[in-house]
Amino acid sequence: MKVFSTSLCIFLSFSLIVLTCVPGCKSLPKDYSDYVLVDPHITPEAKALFVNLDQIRHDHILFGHQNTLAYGVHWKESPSSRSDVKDITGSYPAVYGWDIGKIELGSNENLDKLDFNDIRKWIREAYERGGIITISWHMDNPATGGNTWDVEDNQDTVARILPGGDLHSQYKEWLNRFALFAHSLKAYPGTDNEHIIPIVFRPFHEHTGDWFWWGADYCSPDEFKRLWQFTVEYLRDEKEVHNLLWALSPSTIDSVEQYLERYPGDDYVDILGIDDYKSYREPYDINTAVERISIIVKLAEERGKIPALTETGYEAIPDPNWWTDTLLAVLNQDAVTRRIAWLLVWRNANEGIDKPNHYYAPYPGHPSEASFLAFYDHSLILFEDDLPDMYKLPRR
Ligand code: BMA
Repeated sequence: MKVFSTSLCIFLSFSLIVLTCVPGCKSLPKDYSDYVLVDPHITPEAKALFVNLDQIRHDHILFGHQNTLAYGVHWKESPSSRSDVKDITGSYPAVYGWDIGKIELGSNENLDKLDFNDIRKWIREAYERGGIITISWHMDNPATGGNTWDVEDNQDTVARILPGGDLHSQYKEWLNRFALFAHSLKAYPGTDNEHIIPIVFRPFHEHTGDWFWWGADYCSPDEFKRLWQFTVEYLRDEKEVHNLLWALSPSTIDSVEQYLERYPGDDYVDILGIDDYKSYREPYDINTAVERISIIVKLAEERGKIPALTETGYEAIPDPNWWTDTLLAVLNQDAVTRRIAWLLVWRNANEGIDKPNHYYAPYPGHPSEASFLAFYDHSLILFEDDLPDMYKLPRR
């Protein structure tokens, strides 16, 4: 009986390997050398993450949530492993977003008062469970000393931090602090398997808007591109940060030309994202949402990059059917929209000590709970509990 079970197991495992590998692996060289990333010295785990995201996006879209482990609308325990998403579905999200605004100042807490040691711990625990980590950076304004939204009377911060500018060495100091943080993100510390956790890094997000100091009103396309390129080269080549996939995420672009106007170049971007909230809230503009996703899918696939809806959501989700009738309706629109790798909704601010009604995922008892569960159950959508190993190159 035991012998029979063992052979059956071997047979089933073998069949599973064959079944799961054939469709995605046929056209790929064994070493995946056709995947060219921004960093030629990328860590093996980060490269595997890129390859797996590129494979999985043909069948699934991953669900992500900002700050999911830090707090929920009705709870705050520090640090905790709870999540409003898990309270409803039983699973954590597949993608975890964090923000490191204020790390540039050497602060112990980020701009939302999360302790950086807690953020490190949450990043590690999610990664060791198989989740994917993405980091944005609401960086303070180095010219004014104000915060990331300080754009008044300030047209030239980007020019001043570029090489040759009077604030360039200060900017490098800020990047040095980021490099220390990136190097400190260790998985399985103290074991043979210790390594640095891969990060989808999303600096200078929404650069086509006018609300951050790096926005389109405050620098020329050329200055923005040079800022991005300098940042990549400095972190990669000088500071030897090799665990980053570089994600660009403009907001509200409506054409290929607009996307490319401030695009830093294929050598500097791994992930072509977009942040789009407006078309997903009432009055809905499903056509625009679909069109924007189609633009990034087209641009990414022409370049061997990965498309993603790097931020979206409907604040407080006032529509009980939003997850299925709006979000899923867009994502599942056609064969093109289905090919983005993930979407991420923004944070669930705690209603007692943070901004009330500033949340983007439901909590138990929220009117959109049933729609969220249907979204979770849909075969297109993956949460963490359905993820394959994203950090090993797929077998052939
Ligand atoms: C914004 C809001 C802010 C927050 C910032 C960074 O969109 O949620 O309250 O400080 O993101 O998380």
